[in-house]
Amino acid sequence: MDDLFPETREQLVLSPGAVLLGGFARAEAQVLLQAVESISQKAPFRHYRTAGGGVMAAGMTACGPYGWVSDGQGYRYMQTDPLTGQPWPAMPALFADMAGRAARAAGYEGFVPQCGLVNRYAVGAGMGLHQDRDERTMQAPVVSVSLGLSALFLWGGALRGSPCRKVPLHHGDVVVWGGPSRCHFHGVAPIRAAPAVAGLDCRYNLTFRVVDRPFSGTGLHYPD
Ligand code: MD6
Ligand code: FE
Repeated sequence: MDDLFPETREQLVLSPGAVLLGGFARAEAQVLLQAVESISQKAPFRHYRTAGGGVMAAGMTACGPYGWVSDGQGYRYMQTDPLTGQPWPAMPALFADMAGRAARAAGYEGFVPQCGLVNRYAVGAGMGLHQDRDERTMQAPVVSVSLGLSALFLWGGALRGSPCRKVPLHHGDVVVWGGPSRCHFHGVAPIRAAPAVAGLDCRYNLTFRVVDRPFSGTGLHYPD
């Protein structure tokens, strides 16, 4: 539906505080993907166990001071990669820069991410409805960048049972959610087989978060 009117996707408000920036990262997608490659050489993609005993369908790695991890103990942030025992690869300047510009375009000033989580979804992989709430501060927004194959993003509300909107996300799209939407439920429908996009037969998602720093920025439209 949204695809028929690309101009309306340039800034599509999903709910108060949540904005889809259609194609925002498209021009820099190739350099972002080169950085993903370099990160995954130092911190390889792995499939974490969930607290419930399952295995996550998306492969994950991270960059920056904090990485998000999951095992039998639950979900948390760690300053070292449990796979290598080393600090996570540094956050590439172009990641932090792009995330800051996207946040600003969505109405949030001063976003400086502490974690760049990198997810790889093969065809068939998805992510169930969840909230991002392992961060110690909920003041800063989450910035999420889609690369490669398209996905259907499930955008819910404050409650697990809230109605879900299905939002197509394409190569280069960015979603920013914060303020009143910061803890909204969301997920990713299983990725459908499709011709390669930008040479990729999978989908990458970069999510940027502030983990434990008091957020000194502002939501221009959503003051605390
Ligand atoms: C997405 N990702 O892939 C949305 N949340 O479009 C997420 O919601 C997400 O990738 C928590 C941890 C990793 C993620
Ligand atoms: Fe999430």
